[in-house]
Amino acid sequence: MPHRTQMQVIKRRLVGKEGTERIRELRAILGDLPGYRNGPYADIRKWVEAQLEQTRTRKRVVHRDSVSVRREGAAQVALVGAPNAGKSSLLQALSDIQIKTGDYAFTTTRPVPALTRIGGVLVQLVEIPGLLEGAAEGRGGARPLLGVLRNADVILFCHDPAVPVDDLRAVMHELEEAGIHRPATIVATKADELDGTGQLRAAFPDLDVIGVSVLDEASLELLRDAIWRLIGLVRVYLRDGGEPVALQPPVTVVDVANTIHHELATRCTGARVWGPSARFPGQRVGRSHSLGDGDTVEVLD
Ligand SMILES: Nc1nc2c(ncn2[C@@H]2O[C@H](COP(=O)(O)OP(=O)(O)OP(=O)(O)O)[C@@H](O)[C@H]2O)c(=O)[nH]1
Ligand SMILES: [Mg+2]
Repeated sequence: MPHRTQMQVIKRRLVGKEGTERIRELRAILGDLPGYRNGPYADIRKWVEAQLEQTRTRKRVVHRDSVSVRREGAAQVALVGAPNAGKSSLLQALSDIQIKTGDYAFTTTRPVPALTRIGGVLVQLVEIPGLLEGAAEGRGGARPLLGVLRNADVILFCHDPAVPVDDLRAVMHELEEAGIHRPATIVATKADELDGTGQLRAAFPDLDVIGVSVLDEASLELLRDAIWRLIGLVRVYLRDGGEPVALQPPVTVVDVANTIHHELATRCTGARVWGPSARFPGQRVGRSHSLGDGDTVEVLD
C-alpha cells in the first residue's frame, strides 16, 4: 500500500475514537506498521507515536477534571455553601436514599448526588463541596466544581446563621466571577438552633430566604415546595396513575398526550381536568388548554 494511502487508512481508523479506545487503536496501528527506520513509513510511525502521547496526556487531563455528575431526574439542584453549612445533612434529610456520608468525608473535591421526589417527580440534588474559594481563577482545584454548577438548573445557597454572612458572600462571589447565574434561594440551616432568616433577608434582599432544620419535617416540606417553585416545571398527574410528567411551561393537553404516545397527541380531542387550571373538578377542556402545576388529567380521544 502506498504510504499516502496508508496514512489515510490510519486516520480513518481513528475517526471518532477518544481516550482508551483511541489509545488501543493507535497501538494496533503501530503493530501493523512495517518497522523501517527511515523513509515515509518511519515518519508515519513517528506521527502515530506522537498521537499516542497526545492522547495519553489528554486522557489524564480529562480525568483530573471529570468530577461531573450524570444527570438524573427532571431537574438538577445544586447545594452550595461554606464547609459545615449543613449541606450533607440536608441532602440526607431530603433524599430517599441513605447516603453514606462517611464515604465522602475525605473526598471533599467530589460532588455528591442524591435523588429525591418532589410531588412524585424525581429531582436530583447535588452537594457541591465547600471548596469554591478561588475556583474562578482555578485555585484550590475547585474549578471543575464550577463545571458541575453550570449544569445545575437551580441553586440552594446553604448558610449556617451562626457564622458570618461574609462566608456566604464569598461563595456567591465565586459564582458571580464564573458568570454562573441560576434561579436561587438561600437556606438558613440549623433553624432549631438559631433563626437566621431575618439577618439573611437583610443581607440579601434580592433572594428568598427559608429557614430549615433537618430535625423539623415541616420545614423540609416547605423547602421541597420552594425547590419546586425554583425549578419552575409544571407537574401533571395522569388520572389512571403512574409517574407524573414534568414539563416546561406552557403545557397544553397535547403536550401531555405526547408524553404518553405520539398517536394519542394527534388524535386527542381534549381532556378532563382536576386541579389548579380547572374551573371545577373534571372540567372538559380542549386540546390547547393550558395546564397548571398539580393538575390531574384524563386525555380524551
Ligand atoms: N442542630 C442542627 N445541626 C445541624 C443541622 N444540619 C446540620 N447540622 C450539623 O452541622 C454540622 C455540619 O453538617 P454537614 O451536613 O456535614 O455540613 P456540610 O455543609 O455538608 O459540610 P462539609 O461537607 O464539610 O462542607 C454537623 O455537625 C451537623 O450535624 C440542623 O438542621 N440542625
Ligand atoms: Mg458535606
